Amino acid sequence: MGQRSASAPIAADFTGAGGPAEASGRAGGLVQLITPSGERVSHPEFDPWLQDITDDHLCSLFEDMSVIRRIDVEATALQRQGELALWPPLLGQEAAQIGSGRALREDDFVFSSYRENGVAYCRGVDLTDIVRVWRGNASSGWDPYSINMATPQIIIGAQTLHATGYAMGIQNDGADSAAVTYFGDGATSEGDVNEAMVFAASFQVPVVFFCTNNHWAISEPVRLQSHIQLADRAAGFGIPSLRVDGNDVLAVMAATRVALDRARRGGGPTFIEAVSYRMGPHTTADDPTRYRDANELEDWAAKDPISRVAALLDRKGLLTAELQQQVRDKADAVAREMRTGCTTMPDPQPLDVFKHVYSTPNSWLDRQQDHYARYLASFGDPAEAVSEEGAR
Ligand SMILES: Cc1ncc(C[n+]2csc(CCOP(=O)(O)OP(=O)(O)O)c2C)c(N)n1
Ligand SMILES: [Mg+2]
Repeated sequence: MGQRSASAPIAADFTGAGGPAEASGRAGGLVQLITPSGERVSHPEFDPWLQDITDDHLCSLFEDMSVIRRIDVEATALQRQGELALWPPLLGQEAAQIGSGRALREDDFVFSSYRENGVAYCRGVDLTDIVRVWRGNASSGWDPYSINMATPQIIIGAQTLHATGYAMGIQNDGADSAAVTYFGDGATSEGDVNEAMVFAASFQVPVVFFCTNNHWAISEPVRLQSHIQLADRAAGFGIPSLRVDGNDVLAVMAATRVALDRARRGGGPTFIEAVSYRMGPHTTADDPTRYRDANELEDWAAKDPISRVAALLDRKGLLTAELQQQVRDKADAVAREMRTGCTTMPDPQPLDVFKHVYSTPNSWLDRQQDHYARYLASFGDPAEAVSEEGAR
């Protein structure tokens, strides 16, 4: 956390408002710096943004991606064991989340959807807080100002409005931080996202629209949502865009740095389309075998973002048994901490539901609370009720 963008000129190959972008070095219209087989491809416009990425740095990106996959597997297991009500897996989206999350500065502010638990990890979230809401234990996971990240948004696309409003505040304050909002391919069809882009473009505010195109909006394929590339939608708002290989952690990091730098310098919003794939179900309540072809999953498994970095490290002679063990140990420790935090979390009390509704006293809510307290009391002592039941 807190890395500063490498100092480099703004990339000239934005699509959309910046003009057509048939720039050299793009694989199928995507910015790609690591091929699926782990080859580092040079790119004259994006390489300057990664000059500070050392071998150690690459190893730590590999570790981060492995850790968030482990968090995801552990949370999925917790849900299957009845410890969580629901979990939205991020499997397959590790490069998009770590590449962008590690490009942010501490004073930037994130507005995400429910799926960016890997970004929350980059922001330094308390591991128990990641699962608090999914356990049904609280109506919100953490204090947004403690990690400069709002709690996950379930209303599809609403967070883009919050980010744009926050960015207008940054602009009014004359600060050089940025707001970054994460949303999915399906969200780009929502009014909220379109309204946010109108405001962001009108006022040229420092916001980055980070769209993870994971190809599915529950059971709705992206090909039905849009007949053009999602990145090209931004042009209609006068917002420049970048379309990157979302399973390539370096391409994502470079693109995010470009967009952040632009925002910091008063250049306004940027739309990033990170092309990735949701390898798991939409949530643990979903069964994707009912609506998608197994071959599609197989094709994307061959482009797995973690295997790709591992292959790059291997080519560089860095994927030692020691590194792999160290990464496994770290992932296990993080998963253990999250599991313990989850299963030992104190249960909320019934009247807690009235907390944090208003920041100031509210007589209407107080009346409801009194009413509910009397209703609960009408059952007598719940502990006694249970023992009487047992005696019968
Ligand atoms: C305004 C609104 N409409 C519908 C839903 C139900 N819903 C939950 S997730 C989802 C799909 C979102 O797809 P996408 O934006 O691609 O994000 P992903 O889940 O793939 O990360 C929908 C329609 C919702 N939460 N909010
Ligand atoms: Mg999606």
